[in-house]
Amino acid sequence: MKLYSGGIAPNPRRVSIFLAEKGIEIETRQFDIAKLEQKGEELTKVNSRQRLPVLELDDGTVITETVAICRYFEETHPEPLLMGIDMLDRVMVEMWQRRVELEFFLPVAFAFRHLHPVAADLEPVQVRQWGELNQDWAKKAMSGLDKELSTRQYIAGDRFTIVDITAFCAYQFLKPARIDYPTDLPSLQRWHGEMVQRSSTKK
Ligand SMILES: N[C@@H](CCC(=O)N[C@@H](CS)C(=O)NCC(=O)O)C(=O)O
Repeated sequence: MKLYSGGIAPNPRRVSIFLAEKGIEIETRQFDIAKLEQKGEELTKVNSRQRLPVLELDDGTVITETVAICRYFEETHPEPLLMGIDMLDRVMVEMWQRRVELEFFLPVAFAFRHLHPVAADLEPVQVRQWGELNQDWAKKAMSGLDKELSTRQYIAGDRFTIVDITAFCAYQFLKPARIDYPTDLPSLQRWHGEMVQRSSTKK
């Protein structure tokens, strides 16, 4: 089994943190996205989409979506469960996971891809207005998360889950996306302070 990863880029990082939380170590090949290494022959052979992360199983199966890769490890290494502990909890984790991805993680990614000079080669054209619109959506999402986090410790409930990993990786990418760290969202800031204390996020 081999993981093709991309260092601190948000999607590869989600998988790295997920694996660290479960205490799983596997062979990993790192690619430097800033140097466009993901577009080279080595990764293209495994994933013609040229995106990271990718998990290649020993039987040759290739899994290319971050959440699908996490699902694979949730099923093969259930302890600790990070995608819900029972039916209703799994439903809530999926609901929050989708919301956080669509309303926070993707806007941060699009803001970076359309506003940061380093990302110029990742898009056919950088559209400044689209980047700025996404910055606004990310800020709105953070306000919403702040309200939610004033009622409970973690985003999807009282337990740490994959949703916290997704939101953390977006939050950590605010600077490249040219979005100021919030100073007026105490519950979100409290949550982020707790996330950086986890050993899985220090890697
Ligand atoms: N939907 C994919 C997206 C993967 C993705 O876009 N990864 C980024 C890094 S965060 C990437 O590989 N970018 C390289 C590029 O755009 O060329 C997933 O969830 O895994």
